[in-house]
Amino acid sequence: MIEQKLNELYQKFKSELGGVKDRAAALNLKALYLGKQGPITEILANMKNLSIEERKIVGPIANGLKEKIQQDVEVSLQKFELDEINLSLSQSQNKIDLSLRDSLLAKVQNHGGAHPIWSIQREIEDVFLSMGFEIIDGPHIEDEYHNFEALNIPADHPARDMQDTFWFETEAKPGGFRHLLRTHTSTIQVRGMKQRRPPFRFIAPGKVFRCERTDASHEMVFHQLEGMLVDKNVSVAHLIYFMKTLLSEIFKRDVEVRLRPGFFPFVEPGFELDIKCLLCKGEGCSVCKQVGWVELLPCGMIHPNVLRAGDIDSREWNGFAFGLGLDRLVMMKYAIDDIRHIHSGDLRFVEQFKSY
Ligand code: FA5
Repeated sequence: MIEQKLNELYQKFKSELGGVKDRAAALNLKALYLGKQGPITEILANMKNLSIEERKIVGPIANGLKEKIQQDVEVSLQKFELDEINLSLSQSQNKIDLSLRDSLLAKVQNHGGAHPIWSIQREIEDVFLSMGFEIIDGPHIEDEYHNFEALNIPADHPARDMQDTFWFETEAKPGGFRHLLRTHTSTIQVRGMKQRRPPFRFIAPGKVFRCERTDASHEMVFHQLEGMLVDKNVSVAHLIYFMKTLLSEIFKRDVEVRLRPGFFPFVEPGFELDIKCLLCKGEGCSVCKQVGWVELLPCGMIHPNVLRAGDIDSREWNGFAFGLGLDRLVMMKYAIDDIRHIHSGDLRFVEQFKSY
């Protein structure tokens, strides 16, 4: 009996829903049937007057009916929503032209990516940050004092000729120093030391400039990353440990290196850390100038005169410094056979390093 009554109620609801014209009317109908005063609520409320057997039959049917009404209203609401969207699109001035889809997609895909010098710099910064180093910066336009004098390279020192310098034409003030484009990141050594007290450790990446003839491994504008650690009882063993950690993190595999004496007036002893040329595997090519090794990482123990220029007592403190050539590191890491590709601005080159 009650089953039949519920069935009739559902049929009535369906026919009324069929006549509904918009979302508001559909929501009203739902409220009429399922609201507090509605027939379903009433039936469920009256369940307490039924016997247990009757309740077992009526309960599931009434709840099922409630669910069916909710679902039917939902379907109807979605249909009205779609109709509204279609209507507003058909009336809109801003129609979507699907023929543009491919060219829009092409634009989205052609996004930029990090330049390999920048990526490798970030990688190295992470390695040194994890070893407690700070990252500092210095000016590209420098004075003779920070580029040479303070680094134990006085005016008449032959080492000045090792780095062909771009000088500014403006005269130095009497007793002052001439200006130049820094030839190496070592200019940051004395600036960095004067700004902090030992113990400390920092790196300083950046562009450097040399008035040089370019070839497969030489550019006029290239990148170095200076590093400096000052503490007590620092030894060559510490220096080698840090350099090896750096190279294994960058290359993620064993690379063959050799350490040979190197002359830089600001370190004593000084070393040249070379890497076996990964392009020719040591056989000889234009990048390694047929010697099988590439000069990558000059380094050494900081000269006491340089510590003094940084106001540090060299009897109490010592340390090491290094100047990594980033462009050559990128060449070794990605097997690039000519340094001039790196800054050629040729998109075919840089696009190879895009990460998606
Ligand atoms: C220096 O510039 C020293 N300031 C490095 C240093 C720092 C030594 C601290 C000791 C202590 P050098 O002139 O060798 O050194 O250059 C360092 C690195 O820069 C080289 O090993 C090489 O990788 C890179 N480099 C030098 N000249 C060029 C160039 N023209 N083009 C590209 N990379 C270069």
